[in-house]
Amino acid sequence: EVDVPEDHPRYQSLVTRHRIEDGVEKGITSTQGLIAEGRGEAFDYLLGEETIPSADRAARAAAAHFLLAEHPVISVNGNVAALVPEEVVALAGATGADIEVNLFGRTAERVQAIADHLREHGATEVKGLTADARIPGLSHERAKVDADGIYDADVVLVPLEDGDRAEALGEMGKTEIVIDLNPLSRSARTAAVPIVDNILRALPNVTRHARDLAGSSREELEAIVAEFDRDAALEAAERRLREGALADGE
Ligand code: PTJ
Repeated sequence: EVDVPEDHPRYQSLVTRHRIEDGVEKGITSTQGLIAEGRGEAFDYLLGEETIPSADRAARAAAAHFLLAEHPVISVNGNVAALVPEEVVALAGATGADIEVNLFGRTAERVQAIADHLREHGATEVKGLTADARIPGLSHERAKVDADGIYDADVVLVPLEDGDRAEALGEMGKTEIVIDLNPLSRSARTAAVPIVDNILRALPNVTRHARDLAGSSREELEAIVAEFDRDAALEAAERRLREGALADGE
């Protein structure tokens, strides 16, 4: 897709940037998304650009939540659509989750472009175009969701979300799973399950765990959910950022 030499030491990061740039050109990603990408890259660099053990435990707990849920929904924004469209479809397939486009900077054009992009990558149904319900406590455009989508969901995956909306969804009583490279962000701090990892690695990892856990009983899944310690996961990620791989005790 891009002309980046594979032996370049920053290969993955350059490919990722190109996907986001492409997303902006196609009208999928917002210009704010470029800033979010830069911030994410800095955190990923400090994490060592790998899935740390606490993030893997979080991904497993997320998969258990998905499998226990009555109505799980994966929320997709402009960065998620540009970076991991196929992986979103794969996770939805493995867990029976709905996919809903939900934007911080909502425009009808961008919602449509993202829905089309997801369908090109194999999605059969994409929600978010009806927008016939509202998240209480948010201003008009940012509050829009589908009544039979996020509004009705019991478990929502909100990757790369801004803090306000993460809090508002939490206040609606939903179990929130957040993917965010910044363990200090309000969305990570609000989540029932914060996955501090790059979405490029985290999404396929949740799918892998969901497939692995597909035959488990409710009791087994509930035990995984109960054992997961969100505060410990956030602390482990923060320790890794501050002290590096050798000092984080993992
Ligand atoms: O498409 P829209 O309009 O819904 O807008 C999406 C963005 C991401 C622009 C919007 O939600 C936003 O402004 O988010 P923030 O407040 O910049 O927060 C994004 C968070 O995601 C930051 O904490 C970043 O560190 C983190 N992040 C960025 N890239 C990645 C990431 N986390 C995981 N994986 C990444 N690749």
